[in-house]
Amino acid sequence: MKVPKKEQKYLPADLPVLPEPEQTEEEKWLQSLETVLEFALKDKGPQKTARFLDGLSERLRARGVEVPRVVSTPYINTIPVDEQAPFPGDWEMERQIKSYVRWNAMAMVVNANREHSGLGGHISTYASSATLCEVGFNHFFRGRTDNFIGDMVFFQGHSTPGIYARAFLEGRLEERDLQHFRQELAEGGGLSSYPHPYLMPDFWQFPTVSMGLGPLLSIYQARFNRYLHARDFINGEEPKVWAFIGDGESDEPETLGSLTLASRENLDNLVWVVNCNLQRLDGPVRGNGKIIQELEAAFQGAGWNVIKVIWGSDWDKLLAADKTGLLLKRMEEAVDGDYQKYSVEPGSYTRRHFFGKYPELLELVNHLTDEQIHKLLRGGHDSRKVYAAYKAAMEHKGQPTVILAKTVKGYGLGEAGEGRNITHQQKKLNEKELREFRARFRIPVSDEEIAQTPFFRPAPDSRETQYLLGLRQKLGGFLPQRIVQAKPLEVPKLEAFGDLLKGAGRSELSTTMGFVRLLGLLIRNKSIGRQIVPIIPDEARTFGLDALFREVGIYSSKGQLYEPVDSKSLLYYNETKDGQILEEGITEAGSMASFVAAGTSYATHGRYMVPFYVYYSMFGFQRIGDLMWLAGDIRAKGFLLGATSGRTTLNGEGLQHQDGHSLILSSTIPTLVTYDPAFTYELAVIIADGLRRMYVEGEDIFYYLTLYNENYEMPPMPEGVTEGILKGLYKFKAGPEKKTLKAQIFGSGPIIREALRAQQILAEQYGVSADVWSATSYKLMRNDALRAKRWNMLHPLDPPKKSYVETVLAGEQGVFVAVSDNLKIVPDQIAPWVPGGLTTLGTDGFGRSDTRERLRRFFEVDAESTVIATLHALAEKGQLDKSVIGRAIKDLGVDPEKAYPELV
Ligand SMILES: Cc1ncc(C[n+]2csc(CCOP(=O)(O)OP(=O)(O)O)c2C)c(N)n1
Ligand SMILES: [Mg+2]
Repeated sequence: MKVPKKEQKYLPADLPVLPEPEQTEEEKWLQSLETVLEFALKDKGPQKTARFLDGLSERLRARGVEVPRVVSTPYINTIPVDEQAPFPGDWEMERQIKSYVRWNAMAMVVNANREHSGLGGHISTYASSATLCEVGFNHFFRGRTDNFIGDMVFFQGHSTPGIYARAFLEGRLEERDLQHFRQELAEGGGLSSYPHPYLMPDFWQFPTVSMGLGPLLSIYQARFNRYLHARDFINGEEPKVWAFIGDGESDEPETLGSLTLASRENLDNLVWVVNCNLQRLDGPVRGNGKIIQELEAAFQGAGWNVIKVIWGSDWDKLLAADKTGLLLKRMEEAVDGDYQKYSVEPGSYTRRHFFGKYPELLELVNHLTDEQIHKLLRGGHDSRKVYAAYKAAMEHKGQPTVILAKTVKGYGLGEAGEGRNITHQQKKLNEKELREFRARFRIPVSDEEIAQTPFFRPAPDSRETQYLLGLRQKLGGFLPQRIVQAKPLEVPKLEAFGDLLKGAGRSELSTTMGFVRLLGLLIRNKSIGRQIVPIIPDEARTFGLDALFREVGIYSSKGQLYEPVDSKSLLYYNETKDGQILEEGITEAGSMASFVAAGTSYATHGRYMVPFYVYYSMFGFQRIGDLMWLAGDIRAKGFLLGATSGRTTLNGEGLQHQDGHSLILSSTIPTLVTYDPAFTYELAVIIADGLRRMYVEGEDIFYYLTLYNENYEMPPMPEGVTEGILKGLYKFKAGPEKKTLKAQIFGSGPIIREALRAQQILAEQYGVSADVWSATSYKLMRNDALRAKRWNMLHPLDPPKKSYVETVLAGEQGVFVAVSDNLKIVPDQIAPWVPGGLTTLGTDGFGRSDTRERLRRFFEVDAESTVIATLHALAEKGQLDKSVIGRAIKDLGVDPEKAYPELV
């Protein structure tokens, strides 16, 4: 080993000096590379040298040389200054317009909270993203025209004040609207707190405020746009999907969870802009590190095109003057916590602590005042840098693009919150702070008025308004805007499902199998077959949906590049470029995002699609309930099918799989029509009606149906039951006449068969005539009953309205018992309206793996338990001696001391 010269002094003085060994070939190469590097660094600077080396690596890779892939590049802008597209607009004008938007956005929140303390709202998020949004509005986001569907923009949920403020300048909203921010119940309505299509159906397209859902949806939206194109539903210019995301939001698993889908599918129609203001609600996102560098590595690794916009133009000269790479070294050293501090402290602090660490760096900024140092812009606040990044993203082919833009949270708020940890919650500015804001952004508001934070809008014929409208006109119109113009579908009548209505004769079927048949019929239907979008997260074989693989194909943008192992079999795994099935793999969240994209295509693409999302019911609401809630907000239409439902019907699988509560969770979503059908004809009636309501009548509702995997005989549809099926309850089989005691038993799903068995036992052994009812929807009955009750309360002198459940049960005799494979609270929903009260049997408690028979005894939802419950109800009414129950417990072999699920 050669000893470096300066260390030679530590060697003993009498050591003989050996001749320098000949350089090996490798050393010579390294030596010459060193020379190149030396030269490049001196002549071109560190930025260009790094890029040169990057290019070299690419070339080596292309020649088959293994070079490690870089997932992290230096902490500087990705686009070098000399490759930066020039800014095409009137920079000064745009800055002024942006300032007005800033002011109005701030004023909305301040005014709302001055009048009604506690209304909330956010100033600092939009303050950090104003440039990111405005550059998009002025130069990139294309509105809908007659021949272009319009770009789809997911705005950061908390930046709504800025989006409203811009719509105000555009003349789309009035001062009155802005005054009523977060006061939706004010006379004449108000503006919703966040993007909610449910609340502002003509304005907002995409709900984003539950963090992580917007980013996830945007990927699947971009993918669904491709799907529609591949299946020839749309053509023409492709819309871009833009998603604005918070850096704190990137911690949500939904945000980064599907990145590889976007790159795998080459979604160059997708652009994400991450507003890296380095802060979330409580404090820094990565105080001890760098969120931009961390995200860069994640996105690069996932195969995205990454554009970092870290430094504003002011820094270009400093970086160019930095021949040693010391500035870059300092930029790399400082952590986000430091950068946050620099945005809060005066320029003297940054001079001392950032530049001052190395004397040479201080020289770089000698010509700048402290004030100028403080104002050195971050990339995300520099329209020129942002424009260049957006343009590069628009032009990039083959990959989705993410723009990581560094900003300051609460930019422009000064001491009122700029860069401070409390800024996210800041809702009030005192007069001094307002004056500073006004001065900084040159807002023409007078001293007399300033305390009132009046909104400011330049006159319609002012240069500013004309400029702003001109740009929007050039880009096709306003945005966001939700436009619904889909033509109603021609949906099949109930008769089209003839097979399901006739019953299955002697052969046994589950409701899941019945549904698969029905879906097959729908897909083959001439008028709406092509619009059906089956969505499955890797469970098609479980549900018997694999039959569709061959028939309509699985969508794959690449087709099938391999010969599937099962190509010889009838049901082979058939991927095609125009496949109809969305086989999503094991991602319920992704599948639900596809459901939302398909279910809202009437509003995004002006055409109805009919998604059927079939999944393991346990992994529905419980796993991704927030996305289902969002489906209500966004007014998605379609059918959710929770298969393998029922805590005892799905036997064997145990605690984590057996669902007995999705019906309760679905009850929480106001626009979700929910059914728990027992027979295939019920399924047909419900789905036919759902198609009519959603796709002909245009109702903004969606459906949840449970499907079960227990096979049994499916009876033909009795006469006159359609209304009862749809309203939630009808008598399926009356009990024998001439019995002294009477009972009514409600059953749903496969558990209706336990009710039927109980009916028989009660008649044969205990002299009780029980009518058995199929309860298809407790949720709908409850809502109907609540409506009637409320109306009666508020109209005490009018003849009272009667709910469906009261009407249908009026005149029915005996005790009422309900048995379900779900929580007892499911049937309990209608208990207040059942004459004489309702005894409920259900499957409260954690599931177990065992046979159906044993599970039903354990949870006490089998026929024997139903008989005991019925006898008990009769005894409670004094119609039966309690000793009969005791006898029944013994005769039916029920152990009164048996184990039962623990409940707290
Ligand atoms: C799922 C979810 N959890 C929590 C919140 C509450 N919340 C609203 S904004 C916010 C911080 C956002 O930080 P960031 O994503 O960095 O956005 P910024 O405002 O800094 O741009 C939090 C925690 C939410 N809206 N959604
Ligand atoms: Mg943030």
